[in-house]
Amino acid sequence: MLIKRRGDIRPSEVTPYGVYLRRREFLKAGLAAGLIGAAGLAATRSVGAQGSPGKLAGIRKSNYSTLEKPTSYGDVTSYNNYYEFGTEKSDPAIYAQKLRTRPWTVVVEGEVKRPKTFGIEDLLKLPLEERVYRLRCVEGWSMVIPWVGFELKSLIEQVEPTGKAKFVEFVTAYQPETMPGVRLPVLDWPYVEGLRIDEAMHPLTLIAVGLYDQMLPNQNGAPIRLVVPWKYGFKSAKSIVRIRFVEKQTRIAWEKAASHEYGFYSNVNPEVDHPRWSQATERRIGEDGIFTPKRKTLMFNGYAGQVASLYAGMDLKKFF
Ligand SMILES: Nc1nc2c(c(=O)[nH]1)N[C@H]1C(S)=C(S)[C@@H](COP(=O)(O)O)O[C@H]1N2
Ligand SMILES: [Mo]
Repeated sequence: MLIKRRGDIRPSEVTPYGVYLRRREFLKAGLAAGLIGAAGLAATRSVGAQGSPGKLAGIRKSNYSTLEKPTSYGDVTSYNNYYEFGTEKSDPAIYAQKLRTRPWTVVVEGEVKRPKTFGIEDLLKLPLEERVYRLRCVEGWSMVIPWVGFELKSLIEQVEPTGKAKFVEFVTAYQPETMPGVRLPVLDWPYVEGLRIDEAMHPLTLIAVGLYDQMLPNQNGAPIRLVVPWKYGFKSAKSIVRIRFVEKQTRIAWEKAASHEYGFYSNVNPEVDHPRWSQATERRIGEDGIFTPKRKTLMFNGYAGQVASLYAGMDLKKFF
């Protein structure tokens, strides 16, 4: 079996989204053949049978929602990036069914006056609202997703950050027993993301526990994930277990993999291209075919009016 060791892989090879990853070899050699094997096949069959993960009630509508047509539930839950479960878009819907989401706690710690551990049951009892947001992946596609959740701000206020809390780190689940993807050194697991404290406190920054009127399906980051609509999709970390307030800027998982391609800020910006492709346009999943004229990507994914002031005076080519 041909699986590369960590030391054999150059950053250009482990970066996602491109020719360098050589997905086919990786997956055929690793995941499909030895690592998942029979269990994988069983998971494939149980996807349809699993049905919806549970309905959420009492959801308020939000003024912050886009009026664009939401992407279908089917597309939102079958075209995913969740590398812990494999790098193909179809992998998470199959393999993430094994993710253990109960019991689940979220530890909130670091530079805060009142550190606290939240049980998922308590978080699900908070007042929930629907936020229909565009999600723009750095790969060049987008969706419109009716998230259900609450503002991260409301959680942050409960723990009272100290004056030293300049950044917020999000650490996501690491379950080697359920996650076939973490056996490959695609990223430095666990997947870690970060925000500046003012970005974290922005009212658009959401903690999602559901989509449409359902609890989050595993492949979309159950039971709790971040959603930052003006940034590339990878900032929106799935299946969060720890939120840490820190003084220094976090080195995020994608920066560690390829810092020349993925930066800490990762604001959606049609004027700053990825080194290997343009970011000027995007394809809407479920609507745009390969012959459809390309849609223009909007500055800050269309949320410039709300968030541009956070970056006043910053050179966005340098702080990409
Ligand atoms: N833990 C974790 N979170 C993650 C990812 C991942 O691989 N692992 N992928 C990111 C990327 S690249 C995108 S585009 C979004 C996709 O979210 P969706 O599948 O719910 O649309 O999740 C982000 N969050
Ligand atoms: Mo992405």
